[in-house]
This record gives sequence, C-alpha cells and structure tokens, in this order.
Amino acid sequence: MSNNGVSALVKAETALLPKVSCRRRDADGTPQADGGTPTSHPTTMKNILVLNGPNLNMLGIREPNIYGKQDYPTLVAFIQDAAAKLGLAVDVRQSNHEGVLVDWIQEALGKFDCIVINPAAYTHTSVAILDALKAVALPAVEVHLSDISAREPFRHISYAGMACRKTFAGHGFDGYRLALEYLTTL
Ligand code: CA2
Repeated sequence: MSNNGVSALVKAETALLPKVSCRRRDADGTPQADGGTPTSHPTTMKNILVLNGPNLNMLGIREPNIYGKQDYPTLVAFIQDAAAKLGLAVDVRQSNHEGVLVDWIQEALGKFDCIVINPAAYTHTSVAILDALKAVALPAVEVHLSDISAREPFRHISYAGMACRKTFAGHGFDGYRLALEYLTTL
C-alpha cells in the first residue's frame, strides 16, 4: 500500500443516520446549489474529506512520547470507525506534498461538505493551504495529535487554523473524532 494518497471511503448504514442538516445531492452526488428541500429524513449523509500532512504516515515509528505508539493505518481505521458511528462518510488521505494537499482542498468543492485537516508541519508554514481553505470556504476543522501551543514557539502559529472553525489539539487520535462530532452539529 502506498502511503501517499491513502484513501478510504466509508459509508455508514443508513439506519445509523442522525437527523442532521445536510446539503441534498443530485443523482451524481453533486450537492444541490440551493441545499435542496429540507426533510425530516435526509437521504444523504455528510461527506467529509480528512486530510493528513507530511510524516503522519510515520506515526508509531518514532517520537511515541509525542505522537503515541499507534501507526498510521490504525489512525485511518480509528477515523473510519468514528465516522461510521456518527453517520458520516469519510475519505481519509495523507500526503507529504504541499501542492497535493492544496489540489485535494480545491477538488473538495462540490464533492465534500466539510474538511478535517491536520496539515502537520505545513500548519506552521503554508499560506498556500490557508488560501486554498479560504478559497473553497467549506466548513473546516483543524486537528493536531499534540498540543502545539505547549511545544516549541514555531509550532504556536497555525496558518491553516486561521481558516478553520475549530481546532482540536492535544487529544491524540480522539481529536479526529471530536472534529467529526463537531461537524455533525453544523
Ligand atoms: O501534533 C500534530 O498532529 C502535528 O501536526 C504533527 C506534526 C508536527 O509537525 C506539528 O507541529 C504537530 C508532525 C507529524 C508527524 O511527525 C512524526 C515525526 C516523527 C515520527 C513520526 C511522526
């Protein structure tokens, strides 16, 4: 399995669907421009793009004191399980390349309802990722395994976070579940 572009789509059982407000979709999956006619029984679930940045594919290999002992495939499985329990569809991807992350954010428009992003080191450097998040203007939530505010000063600034509605940092894997849970409230 390639670690670049790790992708996994999970569709939860329709029976698990909570009554959340979702943008309704055309037959090809494109969200309807006007949001469709609201019903008490939504026929679609929120579709969330989860993006992970550089070196997160190395989880569990080094620095377990900061990032934990569990590896990247275990994180992907954790996110998929959390999404299924919340009645969300997720596509989980990882790239070491800034431009790939920017491309995925741009391509999310019209395909996904929200974005969860851990830009990893690009958090602290990438105005390109910030601009892409602003350009698509989808509801976005930032996640960090570690508490970046308690680490080196250079980790205290988050460009991506400036375009995100919320940040969950320092909760380990559970931060992704908290981000998904937050998105069900929108
Ligand atoms: O805490 C987080 O989730 C981070 O986004 C992780 C990034 C770091 O640059 C951010 O400041 C905070 C690092 C990603 C993974 O780095 C590894 C380094 C060594 C071994 C395994 C992973």
